This record gives sequence, C-alpha cells and structure tokens, in this order.
Amino acid sequence: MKSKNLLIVLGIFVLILIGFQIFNYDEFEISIDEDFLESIEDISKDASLVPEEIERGFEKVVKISLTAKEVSSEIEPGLFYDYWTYEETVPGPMLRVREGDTIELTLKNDESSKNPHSIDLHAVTGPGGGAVLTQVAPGESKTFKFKAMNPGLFVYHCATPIIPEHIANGMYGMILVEPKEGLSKVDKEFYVVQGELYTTDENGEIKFDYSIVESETPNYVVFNGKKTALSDNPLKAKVGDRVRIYFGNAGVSLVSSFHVIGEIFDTVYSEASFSSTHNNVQTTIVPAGGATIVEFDLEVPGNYLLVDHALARLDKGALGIMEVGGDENEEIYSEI
Ligand SMILES: [Cu+2]
Repeated sequence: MKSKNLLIVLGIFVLILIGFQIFNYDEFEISIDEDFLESIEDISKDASLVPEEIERGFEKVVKISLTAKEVSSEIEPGLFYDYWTYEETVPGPMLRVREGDTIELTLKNDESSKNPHSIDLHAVTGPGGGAVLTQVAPGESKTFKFKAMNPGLFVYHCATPIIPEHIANGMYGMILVEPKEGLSKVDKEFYVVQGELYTTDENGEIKFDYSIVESETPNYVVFNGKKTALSDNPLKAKVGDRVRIYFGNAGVSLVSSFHVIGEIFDTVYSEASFSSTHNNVQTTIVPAGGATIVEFDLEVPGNYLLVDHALARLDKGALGIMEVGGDENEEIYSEI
C-alpha cells in the first residue's frame, strides 16, 4: 500500500517536472524569437537612389507604401546595432511627388518589430504631419492621405515616443515636392541625409543610450546611416556634369554646416525652399529637421569630400566622397 502511494507521489512529481520543463522550453523559444532581428549586410542608402524627375504637368493621386522594420546591421566594421528603419535602409527611400498631388500613404509595421512606429512628414499640413493617423503596432498597417500643397524638400521621420530614440535609430528620410513648374535639368542627382547615433557598449553589445541624447553629444554623426557609408560607396560623376544634392539633416540635435571640400555651391536653395536661391556659397547651414538643395558644375576631376564643416564630426562619420572622372583642366587648377 505504502509503495503504491509512493508511486503515485512520484508520478505526480514527474508530471510536475515535465510540465515545468515544457513551460520553460516554451518561454525559452519565445525569448529567442523576440530577440531575433534580421541581419542586414549594409544598412546605408546608396546616394544615387533618387527617383526619376516628374515629367507630367498635372496633379494626381500618388500611392506610397512604406514598411517600418527593425534590423541588425553594422555602424562600422564589427560593431552591430539594432537599427529601426523604413524599408530596411537608413535613410528610408527618397519620395518624389508634384505640388498639388494627393498622396495616399500606407505605413505597415513589420510583424517582427518590437515597437510601435509612425510617420511624420514635414510636407504634410495637419496635426502630427501624419503621425496622429499612423501609429501602428507590430503587424498593423494604416493609410492616410494628404495634399502636398507646398513645394520643397522635406524631412520625414518616425514620431512615436520616445521620438528622439526612433529618429536616432534610423527612422528618417526625405520627400521632394517638385514645384508645378518643375526643376531645372541637371546631369546627376544625389540623396544624402545626416543622422546621429547615441550608443553605449554594454559588455560588447552596442546599445542605444538615452542619457547621451539628453546631453546632445552623439557618438556617431553619419551620412546615410553608418560610418564610411559614402566613402565605401562614393558618389560618382564626371567633369562637365552639373550635380544636384538633396541634403537633409535628421538630427536629433546638431545643426549641420554642409560643405563640399574643393567645390563652391553655384546655387543653393536655402532651407530647401524653391522661392529663393543663393549663388556662390561655400557652406550652407542645415538645421535639425531641415534640408537644403545644392547645385554645382564640375570642372576639375578628382575626389571631393562632403563634410559637416564642424570638422570634429569627421571622425564620428560625417564624411562622404564624390569621385569625379574626366580630363584635367589646368586653366582652373594645376601645379606650377
Ligand atoms: Cu518608430
């Protein structure tokens, strides 16, 4: 009788152990899934990925779809970081519409995301610039529309609290609203966005650190998402080209002093407004959450460096290269 009772007690004990193990196993599996972020080989946006200029002379409804996705990629060789993105690159894609267009924008938040996301486009007239209408949980999607009434080049970014964290982690890009009369012809167009990363090393893992955001001292100031993005993959043009750079500053905090070493901006659309231009500018100021458009002709071949002329930021990543091919022009530049 005693041994029968003992067997029952043992049986219950074994069942409890099995149950406990299953429970633990499930928990273990779930935690692996939650921690997993897809790894992206190169987070940076190619600066030559500019949409085609708009040829049509009429307004239309433009449908745009963006997916917010959290991914892991390198800030610099060997240092991986959890970026938050639009479409798996930093910056997100450049969008291009025409003044007067109505944009129907769908924001999807990938089901693998751990955080809600949204989009605030500075080209929008309406509360939150779209962010009020697009707060999406992982796996969700929302659509809203807006009329692009003001021409210019505008920053877009995530506006889900804590907003500086979402921006710093990579959720930004730009939308160009072409004026009705169109833009002048150029030979090459480029898309460059300055951003900041606020990181700390936690036992070999590079993590976001809000305390550095508060002191406004980013560890990285980068063009197109990561250190060396635009020196590993330079902008390419040739002598005789007129180039246009769409340059934005996502912030979070710093003002950019955008400069190209060895060039003078023939035309600057200051603060990315088409209503006035400045000529013959060396360095143009781009506020956090602002943009500029610069144009210049290329007369002399060689490498030209894109910088934020607050040059302490060079080592933090604010450096790009424009490689210009073609014949020497000794009348303009030569050794004597
Ligand atoms: Cu976000």
